Formats: sequence, structure tokens, C-alpha cells
Amino acid sequence: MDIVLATRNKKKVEEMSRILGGMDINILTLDDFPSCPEVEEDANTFEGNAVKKALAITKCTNKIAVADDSGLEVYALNGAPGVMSARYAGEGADDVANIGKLLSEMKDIPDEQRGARFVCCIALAYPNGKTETFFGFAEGRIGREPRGRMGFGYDPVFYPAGYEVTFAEMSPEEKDALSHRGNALEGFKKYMKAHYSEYKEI
Ligand code: ITT
Repeated sequence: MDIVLATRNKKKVEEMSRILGGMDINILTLDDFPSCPEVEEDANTFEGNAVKKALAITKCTNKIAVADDSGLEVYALNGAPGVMSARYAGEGADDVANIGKLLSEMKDIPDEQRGARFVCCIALAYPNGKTETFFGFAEGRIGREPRGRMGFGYDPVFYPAGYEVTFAEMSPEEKDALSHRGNALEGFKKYMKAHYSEYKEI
């Protein structure tokens, strides 16, 4: 079975391909479909944006599409950056700029109030318009300076609950075992097992 990953974020493609690696599916990416349109992420929920991306890509490719919409919610900032995570420091902002803005917004927040979570919504869309969604969460806290070089996005400032190292200091496999994306994709895998007799985990 072919599945297209409906994301333009290369780091997400790496993580999703790795986590789904044991499944008997053929993973395609948007590089295989260069004419697919950019999808404007104008919904105000992770689910709304994930479903929108997956539907746009299944329509354009006529194949099952899997999209990820994700972000960081900081409790002391009332859930910001949330759905704005990718462009927190402005349209086209890079990870360094987004982390810089986050640390500056949080400079007066004491250690015991720096709780946050990553959220991931995975949306599966079929060419007939049917959709399914799967959520995953990772609880943790925000540090005071970036640490580590692995991962992407806010990983260098995110300490998962119970750990003294950031996601960016963990191996890919350690992050996958704890992450919001790993968690949401476990739900997706269970769905595939339940719905496809031809699906096998290798
Ligand atoms: P696509 O929409 O093409 O999938 P994107 O990067 O624009 O790519 P989102 O709109 O879902 O994706 O934004 C997600 C942002 O949230 C991402 O750019 C990071 O800043 C942050 N984020 C999500 N998952 C993360 C993770 O595992 N580690 C660190 N930061 C993450």
C-alpha cells in the first residue's frame, strides 16, 4: 500500500519514516509529487490544519495521505506558541529565531512555572474524502538556554518530564519513544492493524 507523507518539513519526514519503518507500507513524500500545492494552515486547531493538509494531498495524488500538524504549548503563555509554533517569530522564521522569541517571552517565568507540552495530530485522508485523526502528547518543561544538536524546532529547549536532558540531546530512538509524534503514530499503527488484513508489522 502506498502512503504519501503530506509534509514539507524534512525533519518530520525523517521522524515519520523512521517510526513507520517497520510497517509493510510504501512511504512516498511530496518530493514524489512536485506539482502538489502549498496548503495554507489557517485553521485554529492542530486537528483542523492536519485534516486540511491530508485532504489537499490525497486530492492531488489520489493516494492515501498522512499529515502531521504539531506544536508546543507553554502553560504560562496560555498555550502559545500552539498552532503558530512554526512561525512564532514571524512568517519564514527559522528554529533559532523561534527559540529566541520563546526564551525572551519566558525570561521572567520562574523554573517551577515553565511547564509545557508538545502536541501532535496525525490525520489520515483517503481519496474518497474520509478522514481519521490520532493525537499524541509529550509533557515537559522549557529550559533557559538551548542544549543539544539533534532533532529540530524547539527540541533544544524542551526537557521531557522525568529527564534532565533535552529532546535535542537524545538519540532519535529515545526521542521517538517519548515524543508526541511517536505517540500519535502508535495510534495510527494500531488503526492500520485493525483495518487492513494485508497490513503486517515486520
Ligand atoms: P508541514 O506543515 O509542512 O508539515 P511545518 O514545519 O510547517 O511543516 P507545523 O505547521 O505542524 O509544520 O509546525 C510545527 C512546528 O512545531 C515545527 O516547525 C516546530 O517548530 C514545532 N514542533 C513540532 N514538532 C516538534 C518536535 O518534535 N520537536 C521540536 N519542535 C517541534
